[in-house]
Amino acid sequence: MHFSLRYIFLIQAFSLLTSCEKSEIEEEKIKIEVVHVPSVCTQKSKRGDLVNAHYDGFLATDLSKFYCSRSERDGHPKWFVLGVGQVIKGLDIALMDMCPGEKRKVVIPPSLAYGEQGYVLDKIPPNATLIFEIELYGISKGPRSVEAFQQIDMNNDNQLSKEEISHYLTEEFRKDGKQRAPSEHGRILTDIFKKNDHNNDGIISAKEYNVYRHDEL
Ligand SMILES: [Ca+2]
Ligand SMILES: [Ca+2]
Repeated sequence: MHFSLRYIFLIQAFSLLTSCEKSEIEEEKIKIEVVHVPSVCTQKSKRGDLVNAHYDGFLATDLSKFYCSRSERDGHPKWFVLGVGQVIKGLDIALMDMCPGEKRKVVIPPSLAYGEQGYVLDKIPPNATLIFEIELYGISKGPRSVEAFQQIDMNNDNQLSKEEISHYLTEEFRKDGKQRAPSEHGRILTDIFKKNDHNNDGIISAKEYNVYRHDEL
């Protein structure tokens, strides 16, 4: 995996708690039309999953296309962690509970897209309602999964110590093959605890890490 992507996932792995609040009211405003569901569905997308999808975006006013993931990055489907604000809120919501192979057409109100500001770079005017055609290709366990937690929790006491996370960082950095100054390692470690160790006891508990074991049952 490319370094910057790995680094982003690493940081995201420890930042989900703060960035994925959403209310029921917001969800009601999105219109989701399921266009195609595969006959076999073994897995459905959920918050924290790493998903792989293509999506085309259109302005609702004149149906002009402002975004096409197929024409970006050599047409590879986009990878992102679902439900953490890597894409606009509306897409985070619209891609939940999807099977790989499923296609949806969704209508997203401005409040869950680019709002009053619009987005100059993608030529989205203020207060624009957006339509997306989405195709989900794959779902992988995201960085906030039970598996990721267990991998870091070497002594299986269901909590993550500074040593365990430091070790995990070392391993992750080794994988991407780039040397890092000890100061950078320390800075990331400090940042992770600042964002996740809510009760400041020097340990990240399963609850603080947001692992819900019942998901796996
Ligand atoms: Ca532990
Ligand atoms: Ca703690």
